[in-house]
Amino acid sequence: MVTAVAQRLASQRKEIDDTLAAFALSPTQLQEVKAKMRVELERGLKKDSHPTASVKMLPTYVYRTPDGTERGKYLALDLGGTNFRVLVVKIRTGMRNSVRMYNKIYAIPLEIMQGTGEEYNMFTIIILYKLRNCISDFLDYMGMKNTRLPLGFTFSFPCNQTGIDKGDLVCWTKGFKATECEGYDVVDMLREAIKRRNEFDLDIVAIVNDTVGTMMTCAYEDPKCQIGLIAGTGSNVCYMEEMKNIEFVEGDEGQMCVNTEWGGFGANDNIEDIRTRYDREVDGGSLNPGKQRFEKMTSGMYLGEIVRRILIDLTKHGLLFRGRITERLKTKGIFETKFLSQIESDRLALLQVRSILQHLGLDSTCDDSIIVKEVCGAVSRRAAQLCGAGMAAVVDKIRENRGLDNLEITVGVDGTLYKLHPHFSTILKDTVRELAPNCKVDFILSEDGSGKGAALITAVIDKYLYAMRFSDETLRDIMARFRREMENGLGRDTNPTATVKMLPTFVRSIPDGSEKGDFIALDLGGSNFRILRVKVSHEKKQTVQMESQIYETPEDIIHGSGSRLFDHVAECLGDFMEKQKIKDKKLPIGFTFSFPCAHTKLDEAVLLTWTKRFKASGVEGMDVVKLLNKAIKKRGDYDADIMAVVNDTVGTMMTCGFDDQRCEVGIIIGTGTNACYMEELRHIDLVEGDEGRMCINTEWGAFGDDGTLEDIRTEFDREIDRGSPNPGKQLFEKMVSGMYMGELVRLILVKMAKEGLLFEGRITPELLTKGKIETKHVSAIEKSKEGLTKAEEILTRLGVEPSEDDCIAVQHVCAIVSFRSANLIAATLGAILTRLKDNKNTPRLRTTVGIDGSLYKMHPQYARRLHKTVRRLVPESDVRFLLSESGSGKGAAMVTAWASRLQNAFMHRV
Ligand code: 0WK
Ligand code: 0WK
Ligand code: BGC
Ligand code: BGC
Repeated sequence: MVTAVAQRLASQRKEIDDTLAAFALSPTQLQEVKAKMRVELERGLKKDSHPTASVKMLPTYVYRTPDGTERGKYLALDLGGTNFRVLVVKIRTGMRNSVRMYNKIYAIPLEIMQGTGEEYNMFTIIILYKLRNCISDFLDYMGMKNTRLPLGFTFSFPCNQTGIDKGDLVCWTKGFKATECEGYDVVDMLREAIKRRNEFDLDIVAIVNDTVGTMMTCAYEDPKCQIGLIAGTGSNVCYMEEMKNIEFVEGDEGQMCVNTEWGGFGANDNIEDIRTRYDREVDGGSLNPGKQRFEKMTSGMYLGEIVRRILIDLTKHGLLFRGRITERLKTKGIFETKFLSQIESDRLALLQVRSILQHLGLDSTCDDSIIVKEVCGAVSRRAAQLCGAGMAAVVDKIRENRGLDNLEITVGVDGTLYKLHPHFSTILKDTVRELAPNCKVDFILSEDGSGKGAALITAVIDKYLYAMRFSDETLRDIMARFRREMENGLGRDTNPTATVKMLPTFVRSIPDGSEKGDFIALDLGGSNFRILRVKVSHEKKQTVQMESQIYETPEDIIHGSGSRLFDHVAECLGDFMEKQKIKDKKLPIGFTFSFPCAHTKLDEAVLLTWTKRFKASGVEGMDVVKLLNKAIKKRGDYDADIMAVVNDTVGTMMTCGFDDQRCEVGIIIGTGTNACYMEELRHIDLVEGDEGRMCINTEWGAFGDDGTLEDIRTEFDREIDRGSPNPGKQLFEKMVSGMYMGELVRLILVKMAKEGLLFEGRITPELLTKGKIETKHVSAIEKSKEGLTKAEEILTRLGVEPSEDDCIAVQHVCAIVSFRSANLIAATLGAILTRLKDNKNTPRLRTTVGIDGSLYKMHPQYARRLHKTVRRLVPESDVRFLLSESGSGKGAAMVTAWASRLQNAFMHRV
């Protein structure tokens, strides 16, 4: 005979079970959550879907985890978890665990977390004031006010980063809601706030998410750690993703850490099937309704509140606390998540649960305590399972990224929920094991917090390498600067002081197919001195036959007197004509002279200054045609008619223009670098006439000689310049061209070795020898397949006994340096292309760029990187890049053909 009481208890039991059933996720449901999370991870990585993805997949510009060579003293800030901490972190190399930290915790009062600021003026943003005052107090406390330490800033909110030290706050989460911050660069705002006080100076080198800091902290102990998880006030994960999968960030090599911001999962309603009405109530009552839905089901900020709302509901139905809903139970946030952890602890007797409930003003029975414990269990279990499902999606993605059947990986974890809750971590790990059976996942707790990680990132970053990475924003800025320099060079008043000389070449058009004749071309100034015989004929179609010979230009000749240099040229020419049996002929000569010359006409060119390796005396300020004619005359064994002097960029444009009539830009990326292009005559103040066009030799190598690039030049660029034959000149060229790239890499390796970051600090005489690393070595080391072997070979030759890690790091340095070169040239070329587009007043520019030069030709990745960046910087253009197969000699012959025709026309007229 079932009593009424038993029936009532049974129905009460059923009501409670029904309520909690919504929190009990089946294996199928968890599989679905994993699958949906995976879809969102992919959507976040794809260029097209990234902007609307609910899981934001934010790039962090952290390219690797620590490798134990980090060292130095760093400041770190840790904002966004329960506590705001300011730390000093001392990292010593050698013994792996040699990190010492001093820190101080500061409270961030609610009115600051949710403070308002007047009209956007970063100085009045209360929260930044607060941070600055805490830092100031800490530096005082540490007696370090006058030290300018590099600082790593852990900022535990979603930030759109465009560089390691640039991060626009996407939106506040958790308990933060300070106004006038969202959308602004957090680093800038903090820098401003510090500058305002002018009491101390800091070098904010990096801003990192707490998941990233946590991963780095744990990876310092366990190199297998490639994932960072925070299960605390908030919830989030980061992991090392393949660059090639991050479609909206430039570059395909290596990895970058991605901050998933999985808290936003569900923003596109794809987990509404598992969200309960308690979740919706908590969301509705939160600071950011509709946002961070996954976080609100899984993180410490909200679990207590979910429990409170369930308790209210059960109490309303008379199933708890004798149906009495106290004021305290009605108080939002009163049931903190820490109570869950306490109540669920197995060591806690029911009596103690009652005292916790008492503390909350809830008079409870034993049954009540059991039910409350059940409710807590249901809520925290679901949270751990959901995080487990999310993590299973992440580890499976990494396994597939690496094409592995089985993956072994470590997750670095932090957060009060994970640390304090008695079951959370176990349930999470079990869920990952069930849902990602092919992954063996270890979890290590971050003992030291993400501040250490932030300091390690700062150390890893080795500020100087990063100073060589430019965001598109910076590249566009350089493009605008170069555009201004072009205008200065073209302007009559501004030209004399312009650094980019914009030299008129008196070449008025590209080949039109009518050229013909037998010519000699001299090609001096690149890595080789070539003399060519160029026969242009018109049987059926226009054909060009070329024979050429390369001649030495010994050091003593190019560093000797000018007359010796031109004697040498004349001698080689004589030898060539001998071999060609044309000594008796007076063939028109086109002279490619790859140095900045001021032309007054096609065959009159005054050398402005030597560049690259040339330094022959008595030539600067002289007309090189006269000097050569004089040398030839002195010989008296043959006669020559120098019809034209062209810059190698012009020769290259003409050579490519022969095959593609749309070619109107010529670029050299070789020993030196430079560009020319067809400019409207009306814009060239220094030349008479307004009709038609003339080719301008920009001499962009000198860009920055007036200091306009000081903000992006590094200490290594300055060292290169100091050690060059022409200090203070050709500063742009020295940052990008083949003559200097190898040396740039060598100087960086010396610095890194000196700091113990490479070769275990071994510094050999060879490594200290200038020019020991050549640009061809950089190209070889960056070859994807055999690059590392080459690196080992080259480094071994330098006596530094490189480890595999060293070779990887050196390949990384080479990539950074050559990448910078390609990016910078893309920016200056972008300026020329936008000018051509404006000149033509066309919505879309279609043009061809003729290119030559050993760096462009020999470096395995250079061309691709350049093309890609140009297309990104000048999207409204269709640019064809045409490699000059036959060098600029052919182009010089084309110009000479044109000059001879002009001369003949003129002769006939007189
Ligand atoms: C400690 C880390 C900090 C992170 C926090 C998260 O140092 O960067 O934000 O863990 O845990 P919470 O304090 O939110 O529980
Ligand atoms: C080949 C051209 C020559 C130019 C050279 C530049 O024929 O005029 O000077 O390319 O490249 P580099 O030899 O300096 O790498
Ligand atoms: C933030 C994340 C952070 C996480 C853990 C979330 O609310 O959006 O950036 O990593 O909390 O602190
Ligand atoms: C010279 C240019 C030349 C470039 C490429 C630079 O050093 O100033 O005239 O075009 O090298 O060879």
